Amino acid sequence: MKKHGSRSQPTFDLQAVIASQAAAVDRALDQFLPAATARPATIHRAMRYSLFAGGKRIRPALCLAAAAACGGAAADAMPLACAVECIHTYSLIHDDLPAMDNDDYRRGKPTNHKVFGEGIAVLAGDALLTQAFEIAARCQGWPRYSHQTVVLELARAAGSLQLIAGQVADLEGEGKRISARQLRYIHERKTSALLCCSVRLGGMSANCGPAQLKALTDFGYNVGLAFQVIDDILDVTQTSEKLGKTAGKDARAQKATYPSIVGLEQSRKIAARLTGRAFDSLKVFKGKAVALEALAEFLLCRDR
Ligand code: GRG
Repeated sequence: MKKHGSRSQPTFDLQAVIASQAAAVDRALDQFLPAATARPATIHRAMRYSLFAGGKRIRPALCLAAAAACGGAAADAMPLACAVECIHTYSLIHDDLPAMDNDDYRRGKPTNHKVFGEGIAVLAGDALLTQAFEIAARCQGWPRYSHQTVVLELARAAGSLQLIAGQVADLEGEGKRISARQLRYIHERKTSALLCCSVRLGGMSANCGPAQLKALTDFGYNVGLAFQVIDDILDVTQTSEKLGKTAGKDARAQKATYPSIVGLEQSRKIAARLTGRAFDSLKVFKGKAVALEALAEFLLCRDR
């Protein structure tokens, strides 16, 4: 892993941790979801098709890493990690629909509607969104964070003021000249909100204190924005094969991105600056947030 700035070197093998966590997340998701054969089988196959299509599981990894930074157990964070991944996958299925980004390729495979048809793809997204709340609703809550607080956290991140607001602004901005400020508004909502929610939920599952929750919020916000800036950069610098989704789409759709507004070099600097801020917010954990640090570094240097 490439070093960034003068931060302490993560002391563990992040790739191995991510791989073993992803396998654990897959097992948990498999148990939370109805079987592929449950009637009507088409919808359950469609939900599982996208959920197990090879996503990087970044949001669950952030949730579990935040729980670890606060001294929590992975088993307590796991349902919330799975709930966030269901919401994320729903948003990708809907984003790929002809009425939105109209994409044929996602997570290295044909998109959901290409395999199951548009009607089932809409329903598979709806069902995954609903599934997320069923999983979260089963959590018992923690002394500082009630069951209701946890569900509210997810609802806010996925709702019309955050994830959906970002998507609306994105759709309405296509083909228009938009400012860096407007672009940030889109990225904060379309991408950063759910990443931030992931780390906050991880902290909540560890019954974290208010200072820790504030630190996780700052971390999630900055890492979330950096994640999208890097995503914009990868869209113009990587191939579709590498990304597992159609590269170069932003430019073809005349979408404003960080590279199109400020150029590639400046975009890289912005991503590094945001990651630096994310690192700064982890000081409160006094060296216990190694997994979050390693993830932030990994996300900055990622190539897919
Ligand atoms: C349809 C409500 C609704 C929202 C769609 C998620 C989204 C908003 C649009 C998809 C396109 C996009 C650029 C989203 C920003 C977030 C993002 C970079 C998603 C991709 O996340 P990764 O790279 O994907 O973690 P995997 O497949 O690895 O999970």
